[in-house]
Amino acid sequence: MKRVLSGLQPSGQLHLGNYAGAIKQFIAMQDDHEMFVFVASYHALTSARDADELRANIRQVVVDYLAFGLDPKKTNIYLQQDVPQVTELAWLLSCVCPKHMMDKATSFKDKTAKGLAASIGLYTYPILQAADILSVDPDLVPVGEDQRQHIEITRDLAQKFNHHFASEEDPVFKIPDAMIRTDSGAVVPGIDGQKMSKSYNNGIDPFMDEKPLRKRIMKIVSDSTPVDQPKDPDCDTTYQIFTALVGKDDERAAVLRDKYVNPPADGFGYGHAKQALFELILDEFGEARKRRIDLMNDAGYVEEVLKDGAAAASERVAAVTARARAAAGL
Ligand code: AQP
Repeated sequence: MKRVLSGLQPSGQLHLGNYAGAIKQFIAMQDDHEMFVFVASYHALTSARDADELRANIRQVVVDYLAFGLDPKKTNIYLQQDVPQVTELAWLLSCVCPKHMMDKATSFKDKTAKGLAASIGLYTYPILQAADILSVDPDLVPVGEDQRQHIEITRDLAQKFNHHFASEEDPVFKIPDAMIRTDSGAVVPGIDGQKMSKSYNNGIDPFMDEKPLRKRIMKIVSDSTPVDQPKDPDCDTTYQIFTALVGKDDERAAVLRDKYVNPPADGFGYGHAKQALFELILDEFGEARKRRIDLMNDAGYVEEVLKDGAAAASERVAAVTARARAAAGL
């Protein structure tokens, strides 16, 4: 059975981009893969400055993982700070990481351009991410398109460490493969048409109450083509979000697409498309929304899940760390 690792930062409320780009894949894989899904709490410190808010966000990500449908009987769910050896692995990897590799990482440039402080943590965060990944010897890493470069960095660092401290026949780190969805737009746009991000205030949270959720969806950017004119769905943000949820080949996407291209006699405007997206979200996440309310009132259960997840992850991470230390001469 192939082993899988992935995680999300508790840097704010999860949104449809996180779901379509990452969580949806975790859920689809958990029946026939050995799963490790964590909350990247150390990573969130590259932006978080309010401890109470971070603590709350960490718990919220776990609740949301469970509400979306991650099953702790099939998926080990844990917090990054419960396996602190990953920071030691990050140090070992940083010692074989050429500086230019970090200079080329686009996420640092993107995030500082958006106003995030240019800390050393933010600059070297792909190395910590590589340590998270390599720490459990996974075969596959399901992520959104925006993370493709980081998985390449992970593979490069693993190869460099193996080259210096091990042999091809007996490597320290297994080289994992990225798994990126290709059946819909790879990067889900936010309500402003840019990449949907927790920290850009352009996300759609599928757990919002109905009224504010509808209001939020109605704010998605659109052009001014009149209702009786054909429209290009591929240039429209609402359609891109819709297909990110259901997949481009889904019947519901085909029906919506047809209305853009061939508007009915009484017209089809962007407001109609947004209403269709609103209804889709209520439909797709109906069960998850109910489950989340129960989970919010069951902190004991959430702690149990995290304890079991941390135990399973710690066992793996300890073995990998011991291997890396010994190979490096420590
Ligand atoms: N817009 C997106 N489209 C597709 N996939 C996305 N992901 C995030 N945004 C989109 C995927 O979700 C996972 C979460 O990664 P993360 O939480 O570690 O950080 P991120 O990619 O930086 O996510 P955000 O929401 O944009 O957070 P902030 O604002 O804190 O930086 C990854 O698999 C990512 O590909």
